[in-house]
Amino acid sequence: WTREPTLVAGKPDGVQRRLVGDVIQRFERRGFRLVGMKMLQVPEVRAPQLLCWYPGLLSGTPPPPLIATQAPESVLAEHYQDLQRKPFYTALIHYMSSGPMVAMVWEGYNVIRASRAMIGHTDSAEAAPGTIRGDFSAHISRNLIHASDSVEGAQREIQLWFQSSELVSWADAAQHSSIH
Ligand code: YYY
Ligand code: MG
Repeated sequence: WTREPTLVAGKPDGVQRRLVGDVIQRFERRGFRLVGMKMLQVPEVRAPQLLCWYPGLLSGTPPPPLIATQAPESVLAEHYQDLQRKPFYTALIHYMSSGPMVAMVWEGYNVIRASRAMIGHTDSAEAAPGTIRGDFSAHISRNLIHASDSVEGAQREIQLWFQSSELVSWADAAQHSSIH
């Protein structure tokens, strides 16, 4: 299905190491179609504050409301909902919110399977040379890039990160009937 979409994201270390362009170039050269892209930073996750003293404590004034600590990470919590019980989960969410990332939607025939092959194994030690992680990543927790791993996952992740108005559908000019 040539319109199959997937979510690909340059993680904070990919942005810091200026590797986003290389990722885009690999996907473009492969022939996939970029239909959405934006830079964003998920707000840093903060540990819940223990309220031990506040102005007015002694006079009996009620404490200020606690700032919700769940909201800022909710997009990442939803993105990695299947990993919430893993020991590395907290560190993963912290790393993903530590700097800007570049979220993209790519379309193309079997792009989900192809992009998983292009990014390489999750663990950089297992990632084959030639893959993005195999060429640039030295640790599983800093593996540069995300790509959806199933049709359902891609659909869920695209809806999570993008409004439909942020996606631009376009056709190849060579196939366009007005070009002659
Ligand atoms: O899809 P992929 O990114 O290849 O791996 P997932 O199993 O979905 O894990 C998501 C993310 O979690 C992974 O890219 C790095 C991190 N992680 C980790 O830090 N330590 C692990 N042992 C496993 C995964
Ligand atoms: Mg995954």
